[in-house]
Formats: sequence, structure tokens, C-alpha cells
Amino acid sequence: MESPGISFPGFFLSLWTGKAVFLKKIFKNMLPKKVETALNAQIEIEAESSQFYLAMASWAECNGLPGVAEFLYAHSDEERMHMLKLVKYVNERGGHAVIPALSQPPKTFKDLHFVFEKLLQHEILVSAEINKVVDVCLREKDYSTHNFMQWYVSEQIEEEALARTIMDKLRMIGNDKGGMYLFDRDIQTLTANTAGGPANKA
Ligand code: OFO
Repeated sequence: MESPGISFPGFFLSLWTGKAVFLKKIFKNMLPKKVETALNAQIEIEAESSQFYLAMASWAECNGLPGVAEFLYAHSDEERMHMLKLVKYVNERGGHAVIPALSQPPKTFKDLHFVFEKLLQHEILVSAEINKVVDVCLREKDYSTHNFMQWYVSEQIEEEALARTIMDKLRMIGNDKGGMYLFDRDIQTLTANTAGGPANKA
């Protein structure tokens, strides 16, 4: 009488098929190469942003603007957190997050208007770069990363809006020294608000 169940070769065949399916699942879930490259480029951009805002913070601190300095130090920390979030995501998905070399940011800035004008321009540029990453995700059909990147899309909308609000305030103040003093004091409220914002809830 034949023993019930699976034969010896059949057993190995099913084992191999199971393994193949398992491996296929793992590779299917791995980061597509083009997405990995795009995310590594974004890691560099976030790191450069952090460095750029750190240079602005240091300049503000050396120029009697402690409130602005505090705001920019916090903003620099946020950008570093954005970079780390990407680093961890790339590695978790089986890619390799590359930690980039950074270029020297400017040491001095003409004035506060110039600082925030640059900050707004930089945020607009970052938003465009994030959209490029989202575009690569869609082309590569990587819906997990597409989903992950939506956090950055929302974050950029908030950051651009904040930079525009600050620019509006500065335009109203013009070169009025008293106004500038109050601005430096009030921006600390913005620091407190952004510190509890979505960037730090991630
Ligand atoms: Fe990374 O959030 Fe702006 O740049």
C-alpha cells in the first residue's frame, strides 16, 4: 500500500517552490534601483538644507538676533530629522542610504530679508525635488515609497507657507529697527509652534 501524503521528490519540489515564492516576495518588496538613487539624492538635499540653515542660524546669533537664531537652529534640526527619516527608510527597504559629503554654506548674509528670501527660494527648490522623487515612484510603480513621500509633500506645503508668512512680515517692517526688534522676539513663538509641528511628530 502506498503511503499517503507527499512523495520524497515532491517534498523537495514543494520546499523549493515555497522558497522561490518567498524570495520573489522579498525581492518584489525591495526598493527599485531608480527609487533608491532618487531617495539618496533627496538625502543629500535634506542634509544640505540642514547645513544651510545652520549657517544662517550662526550668522543671526553673531548679529544680535537671538530669536531668529533659535528659529533657524530648530529649522536646521528639522531638516536633519528629514534626512534621517529617509536614511532609515532606504535601509529598511533593502537599499543602501549613502551619507553625502556637504559643501560649505555661506558664512555671511547681507541682512535678514536676504536670509529669509534665500530660505523661501530654497524651500521652493526642495519642493520641486520632492515632486521629482514622487514622479520616479510612480514610474517605477513603487507605491510604498510613493505613500512614504506624501509626508514630505505635506511638510513642504507647510514650510513654504511659513517662509512666505515670514517674508510678508519682513516686508511690512522694512528697515524699521523697532519692528525688527519685535520680529526677533515674535519669531520665537513660531519656533515653539513648529517644534510641535508635523516634522517632529514623525
Ligand atoms: Fe526638509 O523640509 Fe523643507 O526643506
